[in-house]
This record gives sequence, structure tokens and C-alpha cells, in this order.
Amino acid sequence: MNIRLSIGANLGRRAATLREAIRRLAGLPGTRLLAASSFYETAPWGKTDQPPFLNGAVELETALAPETLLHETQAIEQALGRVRHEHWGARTIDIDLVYATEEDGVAAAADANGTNEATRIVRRNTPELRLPHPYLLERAFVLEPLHEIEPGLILEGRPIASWCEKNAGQGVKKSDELAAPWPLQSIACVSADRGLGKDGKLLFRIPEDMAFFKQQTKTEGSVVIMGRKTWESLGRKPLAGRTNVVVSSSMKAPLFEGGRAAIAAGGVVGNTGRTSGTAHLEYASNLSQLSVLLEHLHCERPHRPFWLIGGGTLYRQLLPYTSRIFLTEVAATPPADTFFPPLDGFACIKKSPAKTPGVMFAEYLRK
Ligand code: PH2
Ligand code: MG
Ligand code: MG
Repeated sequence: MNIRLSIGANLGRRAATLREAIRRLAGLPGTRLLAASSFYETAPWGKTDQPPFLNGAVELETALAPETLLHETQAIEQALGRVRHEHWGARTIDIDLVYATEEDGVAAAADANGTNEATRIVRRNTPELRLPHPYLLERAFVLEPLHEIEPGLILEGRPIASWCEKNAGQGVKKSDELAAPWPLQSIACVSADRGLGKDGKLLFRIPEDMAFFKQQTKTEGSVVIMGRKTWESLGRKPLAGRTNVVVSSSMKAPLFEGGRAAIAAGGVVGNTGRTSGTAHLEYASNLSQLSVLLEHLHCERPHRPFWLIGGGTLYRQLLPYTSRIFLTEVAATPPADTFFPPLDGFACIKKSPAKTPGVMFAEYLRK
């Protein structure tokens, strides 16, 4: 089932809460995050004597039944501090199921060449859950973000853009708040079959690529994120001039000689002391701690870039949150034991030859 959700907040740190909700939705069992919209500043609709909302839309592909997903979203609302006191009242977070479709298995099978993507609208009408959402066609704060992530959507026989027009003037405008749950960019040097390394070592050491890596990742406030093996391959020394984040489940031992690691309450990881130039070292023992840490680093300095620098496991695990990928592509296929994940859902927007023969600099963007 493909399901579109509306998320909204008008209390507390709205953007941080919405991003955390997106991360939790993406992490539900049997569920994949297909798209998340920008955030929108919206005037309160219905009950107008309350603070302005920040709203967004999310599309998930899920094996969960709508009712199960509803219970999961209610649990996320609870965990993020939702207090239900009055109908349509102010809240730290509201997650609503608004519109779901399902591939029609029978019709799809009957269609011999499979070109007709027969989709069926999922309908529910119980006291607990109504699908499609009863006010879907009247709320610009739902329609505008949904239009952004699914401009081709037809609702009640009309394109979503025409429903947006019909509801213009409700005070919905795109916010400057960063909406990506994690503003991640990946950077790697790969072989022709996306090989990254072998036996804990990189496949290539190309000076021009190393200079490119440094030029990209060493900017104001930038953060480099790496897995344990990549950290070890760097000789356990932080990259200078950047905040280094190491994701390692065996983080009890000091990460480097003389280093002291401390995890503060709530999973925010403390700085470990030794610096190289102005490098800082932080670490997280799992992705959930990483998410807390990145949120913390992001709030501390909103426009700082986050670079994922390896290795294969982390590139794959964080691909759903990666918006841009820089690959230095080498036309050779040496034996490798770790690979960059397939670039499904990304489009190549730039490819230019390096000065080094057989090397291309490519840039991919999430479609
Ligand atoms: N949610 C409501 C009622 N009114 N208005 C805006 N702008 N955004 C919302 O998310 C919202 C609302 C009930 O859930
Ligand atoms: Mg609602
Ligand atoms: Mg609700």
C-alpha cells in the first residue's frame, strides 16, 4: 500500500519534531519512505485561535494494514509529546493518514503486458479511521505539500493542482525550515561496478579525487559521518577542520588513544576531547543515537553540511535519507568486498571527466 500522511505541529520545536516524526515513520516495520515534502507555514484551519502550524506531507510504502499504521502513528505522536486536550487544539505533533492506494493485484495480473498500473483507492469508514481523510479536499495545508511530492495525483477525478487552486488563500507558504529528516550527502570513489574497498582499504588513492573530497567536505561547520571500519582505515584520526562522527556499536572502548568518550543523557554524544587542527570527534553507537546527534548538530548550526563518507554499510543504511551523492567513478574493476548501494531513485545531474585518465566526477540527486 502507498499511503500519504499529513504531519503538523504548532507547539514546541516544530521542525525538529516533524523531522523526528519522519525518521520514525521511515523506520516502521515493513515500511519505506518514498517522499517527504518541504515544510509549510500554515495559518490554523478550523479552530483559528491557536499558533500557526508547520505542516508537511509524507508518502510511505508499507506492508502494514491502515489500522496498524494508525496505531503506530499514534504511538509516535505519544512519544513526541502529544497531549490530547481538545479537538483540533494545539499540539506538538499530529500525524494523519490522508490518502492510500493499493496495486490491484487481480487487474494487474489480468493485464498481460503490465503497462496498466491498476491502483485502487483504499477506503475506510470506521469511528477510528476514515480514508480518504474527510477534509482532504478542503485543506490547503494538506493539499499543497502533497502536491509538491505527487504533482500527478488525481483526486475525485481532478488533478491535485486544481484542488490546490480551489483552496488558495488559506495562508499556506513554503517555510525556510529544513525539511529533510537528515540533510545528508554521500561522497565516495567507486570502481565501474560500484566497488568501494577490499580488506578494509579503499580501492583507489587518486590525488585528484582526494583533493576533490577535501574541497567538498572541508567547508564551514561541515560534519563527516563514517562507520567504524572507515574510521579505522583513517588510522583512527579525525579529519582536520571538520566535525567527525563515528557510528560504531562497539564504542565502549576509547576510539583513539588518549580519547575519552562520553554519552550524555538522551543519547547526545559528548565531544571526546582530542582535536586535530579544529577537528571534533563525536560518536554514536547506533542509528537512533546518530539521529539525535545529527539533530543536535543541525540545530546548533542550521546550514552546516552533513557528509556521509563511508563505508558500504552506512551508505546503504542511510540511503533513504540521502539527497545528493558525489561519486568519483573509476573505469576499472579491481576485486572488492564492499560496494556502494544501487542508485535507485537517483538521477545523474552532472558528469565531468577528471584530469586523471579513466576518472569521472558524477553527481546524483534524489528524483
Ligand atoms: N490541524 C488540525 C486543525 N487545523 N490547521 C493547520 N494549518 N494545520 C494543521 O495541521 C491543522 C489545522 C487538526 O488536526
Ligand atoms: Mg489532524
Ligand atoms: Mg490527527
